[in-house]
Amino acid sequence: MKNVYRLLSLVAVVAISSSLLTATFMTSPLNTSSTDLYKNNISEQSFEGIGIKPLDVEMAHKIREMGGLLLQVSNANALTEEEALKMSKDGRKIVEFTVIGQTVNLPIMGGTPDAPKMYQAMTFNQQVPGPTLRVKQGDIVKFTLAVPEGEMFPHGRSIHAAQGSVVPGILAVNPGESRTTYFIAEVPGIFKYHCTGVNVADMDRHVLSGMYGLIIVDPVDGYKPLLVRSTATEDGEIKQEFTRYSADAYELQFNFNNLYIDANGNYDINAMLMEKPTQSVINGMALGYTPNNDLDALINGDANKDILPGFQPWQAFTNQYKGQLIYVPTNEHIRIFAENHGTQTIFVHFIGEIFDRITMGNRIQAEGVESWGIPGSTGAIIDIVFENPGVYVWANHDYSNAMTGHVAIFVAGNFFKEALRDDLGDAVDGINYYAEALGQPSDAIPPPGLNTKLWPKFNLHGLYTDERAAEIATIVENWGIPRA
Ligand SMILES: [Cu+2]
Repeated sequence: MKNVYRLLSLVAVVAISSSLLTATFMTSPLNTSSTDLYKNNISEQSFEGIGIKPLDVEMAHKIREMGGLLLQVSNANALTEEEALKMSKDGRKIVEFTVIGQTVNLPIMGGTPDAPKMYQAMTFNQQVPGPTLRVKQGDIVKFTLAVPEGEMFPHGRSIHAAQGSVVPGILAVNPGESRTTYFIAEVPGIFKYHCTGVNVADMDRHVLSGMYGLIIVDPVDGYKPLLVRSTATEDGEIKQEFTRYSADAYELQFNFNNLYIDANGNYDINAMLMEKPTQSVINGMALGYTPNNDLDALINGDANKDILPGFQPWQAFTNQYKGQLIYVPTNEHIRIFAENHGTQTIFVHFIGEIFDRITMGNRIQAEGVESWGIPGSTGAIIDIVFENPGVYVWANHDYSNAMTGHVAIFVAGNFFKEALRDDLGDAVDGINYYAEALGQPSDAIPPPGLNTKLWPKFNLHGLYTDERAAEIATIVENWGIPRA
C-alpha cells in the first residue's frame, strides 16, 4: 500500500512541476506506468511544434533532485499566517476550525438495538456529517485537518468556501500529521468541505463513507427579511397581501448524501458507479427523523404500536440514535440550510407546504416554488413559514432516494392540541410547539450566526460515537440552548 502512495505523490509532484514550469505536457504522465515518469515526459521533444520555449531539462532534473517543487510551496496557501495576522490587526476576525480525520464504526439503518448493523464510517471528529463551520463574510478561516497517529488512512480536504490554489492543501495528510490553511470567506452562502482521499485517489469512498460537512458564510450585512404572499377579500374583491417577517429566523441544517455499502458494511464502488444507493441519508441517517416508541406511546397510547408501521427504523434505539421528529412553530420565519453532498440531484419538497424563498449564494433564485432541484455538491437556503399546525413531510421527490431514506417528518405548531386537552386541560393553550418540551434534534441545529433565533430546547440526536455525542451536548448548551 505504501508504494502506491509513494507513486501517487511522485505523479503529483511531476504534474505540479510541469504545470508550474511550462504550459502543457504533450502526453499526460498519468497515462504511463513507468517509474521514471519525469525523464520520459519532460524533454525538448515534448514541446516541438507548440511554440513555447523548451524547458531547461538540466534545471528540471535539479528540481527533482532537491525533492520537487512541492516542498518549496508547502506554505503557499490562499493566505499566509503572517498575512492573516496582519489582516486581523486591521479588523478581520480569525476563526479557528480543526477537524480530525478518523475511521470509526457507526450504526446503519437495518439493525436492531440488540444487534445493531454497523458500517466502516470515515469521519471528521467521529461524527457524520462533520461539524458545521459558521462564519461571517469577510472572516479569515484558519482550517486545520489533523490525522491522529494510528488512523488507518491518510486524509485530505477540499474547502468549497475557499478560493486559492489547491496545491498543497488538497494533498494527503498522513497519520500523525496535520495541515493548516488560511482563507478569507469572501462569498456568502453555504458550501461543503470534504475529504480528498489519498491525493484525490479514493476520494469517492472517503466522502461517501462520511467525510463531508457544511460551511455557512453569513452575509456581512445579515440576511434579508422575508415577504410572504397571501390573499384577502375587500368589498367582494380578492386582494394580494404581504406579511413581512424579520431576517431573524429559527434555523435548521440538512446534509443530504448517498451511501453505497455492501452486506458486510464496506464501501461498494460498483453500486456508486451504477448510481444505486444502498441508503440515502439526511445528516448521516436514513429515515432518522421518524417517530420513536415514546411518540408511539404519546400518540397511540402504546409504545409498541407504531405510528408509521415499518417506517420507524430507529424507534427502539437509545441515546443519540433514537428516531426524532423536527418541531417547528407556526407563523415564524424558518431558515433551512440544505446541502447535497451526494452523487445524484435531489428534488427537495415539503409535502403540505410551498417554499417561500430560495437563495443560493446571497442571491434570491425563486419565490413560491413547490420543489427545488439541488445538484451534487451544491446547497440552497430555503425560507419557509408554516401557516397551519400539522404534520409535514420533508422529502426528496426522487422516489428512488425517498424510498432509500431521504424523508424527514416535521410537526408544526400545537397540532395535537385538542387531543391533549382531556389530559392537560387549558394548559394546552399555552403550548406553541413541541420543541419547547421535547427539544429539537441536535444534528438538525446549525451553530448560531447572524439573525439566528435560538431553539427553546435540544435533544441529542445524530450519527456520533458516544464520546463525540457527549461533546456535542456541551457545544449546543454553550450556544445557549438548554437540554430537553
Ligand atoms: Cu479521508
